[in-house]
Formats: sequence, structure tokens, C-alpha cells
Amino acid sequence: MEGKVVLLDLWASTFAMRVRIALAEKGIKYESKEENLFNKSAFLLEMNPIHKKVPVLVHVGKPICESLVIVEYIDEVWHDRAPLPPSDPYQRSQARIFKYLSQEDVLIKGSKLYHNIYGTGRRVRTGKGEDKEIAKKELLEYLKTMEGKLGDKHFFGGDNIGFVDVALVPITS
Ligand SMILES: N[C@@H](CCC(=O)N[C@@H](CS)C(=O)NCC(=O)O)C(=O)O
Repeated sequence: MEGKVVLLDLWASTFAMRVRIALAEKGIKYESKEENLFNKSAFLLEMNPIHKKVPVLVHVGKPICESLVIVEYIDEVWHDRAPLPPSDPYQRSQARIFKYLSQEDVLIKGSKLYHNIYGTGRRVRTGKGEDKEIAKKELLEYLKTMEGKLGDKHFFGGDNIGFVDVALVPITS
């Protein structure tokens, strides 16, 4: 499908990186508009009026927000190029679990209930004292589980990069 593709972007954003990886894998040409989060553009506020966050993909003038939703959208629209989710239903269900574990919006803000890969990583980076030490152990368990699932494969998707890789690489690298 053709149509102008614009990414409201931020080079340092792990969430925007997911979208950049998906666009690169699919070979989609797009315009990147770098945002300054201390002085958000009127276009960003118009395209993502609720959360006012990057990334936002604007495709033929219509905005799509939330990095993993955007990655799924990209996959569905350009489905003929390098499919990201596995075709096998069981493998797809496993990919969805990793998607759940890697999104930040399941966190309860201000609480310590960050029981997913993203949240635990954040506790390791920003936590203090005992909670930081607990988070380190939890993160190691997550990483070991992920390594076990990866096995000898190059990607979670097998020989080719897949949805789980796109979701996890920016937050674990
Ligand atoms: N759940 C969102 C998170 C996006 C997000 O937190 N973006 C940050 C940059 S890394 C942002 O725009 N923050 C601006 C703000 O919080 O005002 C996603 O997956 O896209």
C-alpha cells in the first residue's frame, strides 16, 4: 500500500526504535520528524492529543499511536513484505505473551508492581536499595527465560526477525 508515511520520532526513544526497526525491515520509505519533548510540536499534540507521546505514525494523514500497535499496523498494511508475527497460531500466542511482557502501559504508575520485562528493567535503572537488588534478580530470570526460548535461533522469529524481536530488542539492548 502506498501513501505518505511520517514518523513523529525521537532518536533516543526505545519505543520509537521499535517502529524504526519495523519500517526498515519492511523497506518502507518515511519522513522522520524529530520531536523535542520539552517543546512538543503542534503536530504531535494534534496527532496524539491524549498521551502527547512519541512515536506516532502518520499514514495518509491518519495517526496511529503506541509503538506495538504501530508495529502491528505496519505489518498488516504491508503484509506482503517480511511478515513479522509467526504464521503458526501457537507461536503467535507465545509472541503475544512477550508483547504483554514488554509494554509499558500495563504498569501501575508510582507502585512497585512492575512485573514485566520493561518495568523490571526500569526498576534496575532507576530503583534504589533492596528493590533494585530484587529487580536485578527478576530481570536475570526474565533474560534466562528469553534465552531459553531463543535457543540456537538467530531471532525469536526463527531465521528472520519477527514481532517479538522488534518488541524486545530496544528495551533489552
Ligand atoms: N506506550 C508508549 C510509550 C511511549 C513513550 O513513553 N514515549 C516517550 C518517549 S520514550 C514520550 O513521548 N514521553 C513524553 C511524555 O511523557 O510527555 C509506546 O509504546 O509508544
